[in-house]
Amino acid sequence: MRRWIALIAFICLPIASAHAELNIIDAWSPEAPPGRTMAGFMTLENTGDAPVALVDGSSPQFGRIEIHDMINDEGVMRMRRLDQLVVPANERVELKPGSFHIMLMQPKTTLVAGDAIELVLLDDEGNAHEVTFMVRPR
Ligand SMILES: [Cu+2]
Repeated sequence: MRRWIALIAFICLPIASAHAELNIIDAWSPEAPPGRTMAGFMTLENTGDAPVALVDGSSPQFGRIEIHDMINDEGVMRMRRLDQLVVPANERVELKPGSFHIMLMQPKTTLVAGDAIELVLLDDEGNAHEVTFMVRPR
């Protein structure tokens, strides 16, 4: 009997500990001319002990959301769409100008400084992570 309890505890422990907690810190977006694609920046903090892989996003205020990176292509900075953005366990990933960012495409309304952009990011396990970007003057 004791052996069974030990075995069950052994099996359950990794599952119970694989708990992903993602904190969204200082989410903001620079104001853009009406109708133009916008960018979302923030710091993602994973306080869990399993990596979180963000794979998709959606917003009622935009027609399309993509996760982007910037790469140096022979001296020219270019944006590149990522299939996933991984936040390792117990680490932070910074989304900032010139680096990782959320591409907010096909705006449905004009958003000005002080407005809020509501976004849901999905990870590869189907968990939804809510983000509110505050629009700031450029
Ligand atoms: Cu981009």
